[in-house]
Amino acid sequence: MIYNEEFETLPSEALEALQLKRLKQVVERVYHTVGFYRRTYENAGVVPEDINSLDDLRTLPFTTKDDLKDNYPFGLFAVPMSNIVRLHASSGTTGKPTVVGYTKRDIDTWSVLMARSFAAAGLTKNDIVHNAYGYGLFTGGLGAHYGAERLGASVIPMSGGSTKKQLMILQDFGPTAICCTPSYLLHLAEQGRVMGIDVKSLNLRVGILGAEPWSERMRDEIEKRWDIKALNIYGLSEIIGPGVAMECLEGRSGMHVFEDHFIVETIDPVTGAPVPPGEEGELVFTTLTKEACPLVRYRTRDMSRLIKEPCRCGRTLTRIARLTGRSDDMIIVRGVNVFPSQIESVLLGIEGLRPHYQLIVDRRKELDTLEIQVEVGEEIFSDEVKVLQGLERRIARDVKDYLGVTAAVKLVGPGSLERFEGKAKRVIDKRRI
Ligand code: DLL
Repeated sequence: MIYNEEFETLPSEALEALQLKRLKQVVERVYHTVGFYRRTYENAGVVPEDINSLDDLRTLPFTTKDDLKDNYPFGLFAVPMSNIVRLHASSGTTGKPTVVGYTKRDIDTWSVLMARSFAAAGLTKNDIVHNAYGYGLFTGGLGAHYGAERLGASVIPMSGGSTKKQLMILQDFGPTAICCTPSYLLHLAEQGRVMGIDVKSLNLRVGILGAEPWSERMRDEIEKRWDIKALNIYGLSEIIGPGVAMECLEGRSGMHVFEDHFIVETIDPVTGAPVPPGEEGELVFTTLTKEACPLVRYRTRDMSRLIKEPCRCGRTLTRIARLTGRSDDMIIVRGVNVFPSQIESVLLGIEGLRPHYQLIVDRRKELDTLEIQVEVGEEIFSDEVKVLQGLERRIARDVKDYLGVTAAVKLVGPGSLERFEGKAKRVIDKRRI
């Protein structure tokens, strides 16, 4: 089913005309309301009047996560705080998160985009949606919640965690759709097996899964274990949250980008040069309708390719292929985005630790695990076991407090971790996704 038939099936000329009209408006607005854009455009020698075609977008500078960090927390907002009705945040590259704001109309736009996403998964107002994305600063929970309500479906605001309770609700309330990360859905199946629950016999029909990388292999596994259709949903807080792109039930290959609200480009992550459709590059998005935090040419660091071929579902929207990785070192552990630099700043705030560390990510019983190995000086390493254990606990607590992720910490003696001549390899990712 197509939620906004008119906008999701526009012929390309009409879509491009709409995009150009909206692009001109957004560039004009950020230039006049956000100091950051005014400065970067002046430095680049461009003015809003230079935008006369969609191709002219390429003359504008990129926006990066560092720009958001430099303007922390509200420096990129294009409206006064009195017009902001909601704030969300995701991990930044340092201890500080990336903050985004929404006006009333932004929340409305986002709800519609999520309603479109659910409709693409075949949902209607007759469905019951079990929403196990985390509620809070993370955009997954509330994003999916408002979208399901907008569609008129019945939403169960489960949030994350409490796996046994989730299984009880799945059995008792009989939801027809589930929203969560793909790894969590596998974990739920695993826990169900332990509890003797036949998850295949539940009422579930479809999973709307995203927020972390996953593979076709994982899709097969999920579909087999649950006897449901598993669909991919993509988004990021900076652009709006989930609902930037969504797979449809009919195509199930690549996610339709809601191009009446976003322009998507792919670029070479090293040179910034455009990459043609069909070839892999870094995804870059421009928001066309967002009021509170419009972003022009935002570099996502997510790697994918554009699919321009028509889709069986009838939507004319460009698709993005399943993401293949990132062009930076961000990892996603149990749905939480983590940059090694964030862990580093926690470690360096603790006395006695040396600046040599390694992060080992693995997946056990379908759950991500993170181990932090960090070197300590000789004077500490030769101390009593009790002292070492106390320090490990303190590090784990600080990491949990600052980053919201659970880690096992292992202190190692001076010189025991590998040294690197060039770029240090901080992350060993053993997950077979
Ligand atoms: O993860 C928004 C979201 C919530 C998407 C629920 C889908 C479902 P952030 O916390 O800002 O927002 O993290 C965004 O997560 O840049 C990708 O690297 C990764 N990501 C999101 N969806 C997918 C996906 C939400 N389907 C970052 N496949 C993005 C692979 C994904 N990676």
